[in-house]
Amino acid sequence: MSNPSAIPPAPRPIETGFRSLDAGWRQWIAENLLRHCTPDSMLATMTQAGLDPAECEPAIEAMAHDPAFLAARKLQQLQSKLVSVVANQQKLLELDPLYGHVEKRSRVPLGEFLEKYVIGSRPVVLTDVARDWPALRRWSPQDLRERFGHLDVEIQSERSADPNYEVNKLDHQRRTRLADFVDRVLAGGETNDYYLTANNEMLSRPGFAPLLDDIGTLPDFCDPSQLARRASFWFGPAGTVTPLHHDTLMLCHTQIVGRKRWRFISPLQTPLLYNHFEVYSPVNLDQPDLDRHPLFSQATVLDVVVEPGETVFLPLGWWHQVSALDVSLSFSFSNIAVPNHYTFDNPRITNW
Ligand SMILES: O=C(O)CCC(=O)C(=O)O
Repeated sequence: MSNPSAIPPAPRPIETGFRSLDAGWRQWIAENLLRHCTPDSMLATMTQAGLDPAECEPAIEAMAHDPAFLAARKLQQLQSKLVSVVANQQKLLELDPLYGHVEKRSRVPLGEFLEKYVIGSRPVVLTDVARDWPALRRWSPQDLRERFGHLDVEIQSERSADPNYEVNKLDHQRRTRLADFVDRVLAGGETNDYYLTANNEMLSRPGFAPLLDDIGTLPDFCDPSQLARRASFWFGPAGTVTPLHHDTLMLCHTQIVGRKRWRFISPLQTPLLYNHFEVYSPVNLDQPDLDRHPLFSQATVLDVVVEPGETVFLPLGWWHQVSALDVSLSFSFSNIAVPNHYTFDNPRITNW
């Protein structure tokens, strides 16, 4: 028996110099066809990215008949029905000449609060929630330094060099002694570079428990037994900007020191906000880029400056961008005793 002949080495693929049209690009074609991009504009982008036009053109053509793509198209058509109903609902709400105005209210009876702001889903500033809170008289950067300066905290830092600092927040976490951070805030002037945000879980640490003792009576729509689990603390310089996002809970956010500017957009306008990643919108309300995000021009932004002692009530799903106008200390709590959950499943959509 003769030995099997040696298997010749497999021929190497011919080097074309083009990037390969891989699964990622095929998904890109599907997503952009769903966005109603023209085959010509897609071909131009792909060619510019180094793909072979002779391979891309038939791939774009084939995608339009692919059964998986046709299934996605059907779901998109169902979704667009819902989008049109929601857009009409928003138009009806905006018939109210006061739609764009954020009210400042005190002594709102519980029934009215639930009906008008929770069930009616309207942001409001409550001016009297914190009136008896020791925090209002006691908290200041100096007080933080004296009572808690020896403790470590987790802050967000080096944000200015990263346009996506909020999405990439895990990369910006740094530990520092609170005393050092207070000094940095007081000496550093206006900046968005560093901020002690709610993600620090400070209030669940025993060393910071005295801060919760400085919170007095809560509004009667809150469950006080849940406060420690559902409270957050914010401290930073003038100039911090929390970019446009929505939370997955309703909450109250009380300004203790300094002012913050809050801008809100209704959850009914989510389809205008390019929400292709988790809870974030790429639209910057300070500099909207209407070439990239033309639908945003149809959104209505509510705008209010919140003063020390005032509390924002943020209804479920409302988009907000928040800028500190002064050195700022705030306290937020989401122990609101009504159904308070937002479930989402929002995979990242790339290349938009
Ligand atoms: O105060 C801020 O910078 C952001 C507040 C915020 O987004 C929130 O409480 O959900």
